[in-house]
Amino acid sequence: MRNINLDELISNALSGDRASIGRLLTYIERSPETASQILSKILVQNVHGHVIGVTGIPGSGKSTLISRLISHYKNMGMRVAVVAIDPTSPLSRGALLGDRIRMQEHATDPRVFIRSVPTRGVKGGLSFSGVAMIEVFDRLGFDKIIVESIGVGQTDIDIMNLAHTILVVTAPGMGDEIQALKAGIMEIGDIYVLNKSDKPEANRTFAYLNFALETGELGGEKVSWRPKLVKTSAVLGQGIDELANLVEEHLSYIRESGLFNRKIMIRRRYMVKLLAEKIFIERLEEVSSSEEIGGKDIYSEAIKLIKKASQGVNTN
Ligand SMILES: Nc1nc2c(ncn2[C@@H]2O[C@H](COP(=O)(O)OP(=O)(O)OP(=O)(O)O)[C@@H](O)[C@H]2O)c(=O)[nH]1
Ligand SMILES: [Mg+2]
Repeated sequence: MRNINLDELISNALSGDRASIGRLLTYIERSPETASQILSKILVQNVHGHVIGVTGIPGSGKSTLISRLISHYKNMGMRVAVVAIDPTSPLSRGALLGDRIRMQEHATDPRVFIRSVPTRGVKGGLSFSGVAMIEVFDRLGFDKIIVESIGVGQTDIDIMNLAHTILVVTAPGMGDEIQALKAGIMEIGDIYVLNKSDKPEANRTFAYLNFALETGELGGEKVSWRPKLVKTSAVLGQGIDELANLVEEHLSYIRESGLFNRKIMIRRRYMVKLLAEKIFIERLEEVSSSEEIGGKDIYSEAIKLIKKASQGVNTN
């Protein structure tokens, strides 16, 4: 691709042309080389996009809640981008379709841009393109960049590396799931959201979560930010303002503590690591399919493959 096209595309995207934004994102996904070329043209020091990660129990209402948040931010005159992690597993395909439908009402709004990206590898982690897209949205001036994780596996942990603010969404009557989550993602939330609070069991679950937060069972060992808990009903549109206020409170906290920019650095470092991993794995696959494997010392064979793959990576 000639550079001149890329420059033109970026400049059109910067002026807000939706078709150009869409094409730019497609180029990001095309190849690591093209993506890197684009990033080298758009990465700047001073960006202001607030990246909000939304994770939690599958089916707890993340997409419905995001749709409400989009409306809230739009009413405040903000521009909102959504990166929805698209699970590659056929088992979860239906979920993505659901997400699209739930956020559809905003799809044609010029201040809103929604894009889904596939996951990486078998564990379903975040892909390089996903993180690169956050950088693009940030450069294009979106005020809020919301990342919906699929709510299971690696993406929930990955989200810590790229979000400024993490919302963990749960719903009433999901006791077992909450127990299971406690070990992992229940520690990463800056704000815990009990959605579906229109359900009769909501008060009990709320009391339980509140207790877990106070005892430190939820929320882990955050030093200066005490994780918050809020009740919402995304279908009824209740608690959304309160949730949005807590999100702003967290934003003020990270700005004042200097965490805002530090998290951008963490995100970019993570993006470079994902890119390195991608390049290396592609190369390793090439090398390993052409290599004779047969000896008994498979450890040495593995090391040999690693060496060969590293040498083959074009480092010019
Ligand atoms: N009663 C009630 N139902 C809700 C609420 N929010 C969402 N739902 C319903 O819960 C179901 C799942 O909602 P989604 O928004 O797709 O949930 P999700 O967490 O994005 O789901 P996945 O992406 O599949 O994990 C849908 O049928 C929603 O209509 C709520 O506040 N109250
Ligand atoms: Mg969803």
